[in-house]
Amino acid sequence: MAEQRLYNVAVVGVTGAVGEQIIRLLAERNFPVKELKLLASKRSAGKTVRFKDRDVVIEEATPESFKGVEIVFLSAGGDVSKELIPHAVKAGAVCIDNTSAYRMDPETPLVVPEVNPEKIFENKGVIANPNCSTIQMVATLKPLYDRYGISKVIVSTYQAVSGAGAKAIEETLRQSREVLAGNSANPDILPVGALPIKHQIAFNAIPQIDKFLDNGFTNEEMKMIRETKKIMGDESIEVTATCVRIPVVYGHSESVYVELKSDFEMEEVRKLLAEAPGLVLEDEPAEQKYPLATTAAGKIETFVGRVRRDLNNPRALNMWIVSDNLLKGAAWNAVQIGECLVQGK
Ligand code: NAP
Ligand code: 3JN
Repeated sequence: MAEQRLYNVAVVGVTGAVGEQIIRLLAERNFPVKELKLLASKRSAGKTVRFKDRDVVIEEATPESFKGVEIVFLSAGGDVSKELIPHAVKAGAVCIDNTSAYRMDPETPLVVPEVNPEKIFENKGVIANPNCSTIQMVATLKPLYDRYGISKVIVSTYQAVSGAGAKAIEETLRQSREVLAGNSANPDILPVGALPIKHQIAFNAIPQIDKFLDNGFTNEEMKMIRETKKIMGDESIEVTATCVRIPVVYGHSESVYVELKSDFEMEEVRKLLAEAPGLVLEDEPAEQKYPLATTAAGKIETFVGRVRRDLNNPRALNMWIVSDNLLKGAAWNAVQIGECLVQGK
């Protein structure tokens, strides 16, 4: 058997909520790593991270970090990606970027391997990983789109605090303890947005993720709308979104209404969802079986349930879609793209 080619890999943002999961997946899935470079800010330089049976020292990410590197995974925010990616590409690397920096760039493929894997091979040095809320939705829409066509999607999200980073997780746990002890929550982190105004997340639901735009939608909502059209390769799909932060630590949930372009049988819809790659159909109302954030957390699949025909529109469906936002929503989708890249398929 031919020996497997190994790659020089770098991970930028390795100390973060997403970066930590990327490292874990590269090790667990035995990604063909020759040399591994772990990068973060100056603050983390010199600390170590365990990779398989060794400790790897974190270095400060700089434009010079990419000499000899072939594949780079980035999750250190859009500004860091915008600054470092041109240098990494110039050094010959392919960058798999978890941020929004390049997602809507017409030259950059925006990829969910279950939906548009062929786009990976059209890259010009950068492959963008979509927003977490978009990924789990399009992975579920894909088999329905291929069979019936889709005209409209209305989604409301219930997003976990880990989507806003390690500090938001700490904040939620701290506030929960404070409120249970009868103290004030003292909000400090959420919502992340343009204004310095913060709201309590413990025992609450905040209908704002990211800053507001002039059209009244938030940036997160506009990401879902624009990215869905780009990934599905169909600008005619009407998409509207309301994104809400809830005090769950891992796992984004979504209530999705979808209008199909042709008639359907519920049995066939269930079969399509059950057989689609990366999806698990969990839908037995009689047994109260449906996707939950607590059971999706830690898993790489997307879970779909509560699938039912709409009462007003016989060509429409309602569904409940749940996935681990740090895994399929970020780290796993990125590593999966990396696997497709090295396997050439
Ligand atoms: P996080 O927990 O706050 O971690 C941020 C990471 O970025 C840390 O490793 C941090 O290193 C590093 N970093 C910060 N400034 C840096 C700099 N100047 N140079 C190099 N590294 C720097 O955040 P996270 O939740 O992991 O998310 C990170 C980014 O991933 C987000 O900003 C977003 O763009 C993307 N993301 C994408 C999705 C998605 O939907 N696909 C979901 C979540 C996040 P230090 O520890 O040294 O500060
Ligand atoms: O809040 C969430 O649940 C997902 C957050 C994603 C996120 C957070 C900060 C910056 C992103 C993203 O991936 O869209 C970004 C960004 O890169 O714009």
